[in-house]
Amino acid sequence: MNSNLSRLKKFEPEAESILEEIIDGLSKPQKELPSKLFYDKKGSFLFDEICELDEYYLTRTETSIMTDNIEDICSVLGDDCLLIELGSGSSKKIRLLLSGLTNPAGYVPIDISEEHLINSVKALAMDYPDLRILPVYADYTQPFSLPNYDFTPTKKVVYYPGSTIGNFEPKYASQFLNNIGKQLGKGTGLLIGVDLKKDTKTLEDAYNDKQDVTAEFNLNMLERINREHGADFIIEDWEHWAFYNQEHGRIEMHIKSLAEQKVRLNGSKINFEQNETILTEYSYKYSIDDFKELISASYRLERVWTDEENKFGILYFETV
Ligand code: AVI
Repeated sequence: MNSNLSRLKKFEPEAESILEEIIDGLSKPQKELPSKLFYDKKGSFLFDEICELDEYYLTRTETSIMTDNIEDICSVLGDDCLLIELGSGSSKKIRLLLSGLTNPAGYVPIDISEEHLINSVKALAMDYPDLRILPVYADYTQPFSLPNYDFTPTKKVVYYPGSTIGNFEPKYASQFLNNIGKQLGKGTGLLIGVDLKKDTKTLEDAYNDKQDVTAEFNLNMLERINREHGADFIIEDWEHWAFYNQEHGRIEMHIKSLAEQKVRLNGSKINFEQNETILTEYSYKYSIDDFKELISASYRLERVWTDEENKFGILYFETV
């Protein structure tokens, strides 16, 4: 076995608790489903397609900010740092940093998909044969610990790209990042991608693409619950609905019931009114000041890189 994989540290989530979460969510007055359900095989494929869409400016903009500023970003992170990536997926984004940094001490990819993790570790090990890779199979939103290592990095840097932090409610986002900061200690870096507030049309277009890829991504959640938990959602009776909620500064994604209907799940029936919705995702948008304030209990903002139109920010913090 690849020696990097023999060190794979596991914190496997339990299938039963996922069914409980689904049932709990569908029992609330505003019915909801956990966003992590998006990412089965088909959902992950569709998400990769979303990232390529004209309307979905986030990925493209973040990549070009990284590319345009890679030397500066790497000099801020410094030599010999240990990179820890939350939700590393196929570990594509990290390659820019790995290629720009001088002698990174190691790379800790953390992901909830074991398959993604194994494949990406194998590919990285081929391309960066001297890199120490310490993979962790975990839901990084739950407590986990870093693997043991026998070297001394100059500092640890958490890398959290993609504005995934926007998918958590602000209170939770702040708790989660503050906890990680406390766990990793003073002087730990945080390099994070944050989608910035902007006009409603640009935001709404990004979540209502003309090719309906986002709609398919959203509705795939129902297909998945049918397949994995024996529910009987009739997909044609549901529709994708996404809009910008100005008051809360967030895109809301819902699945709307087109008819009054009953759905069977785990031996009971759930009633839906016509036009009733299931909330599937929030995607919060921030100003740089709001985000700085959000995690100010544990972090000091050191640097900001952005694009010409200020659509997206890459922020570098250090724990205090
Ligand atoms: C993963 N996350 C940052 C995406 C977002 O933009 O909030 C998920 C997504 N949902 C619909 N399109 C993309």
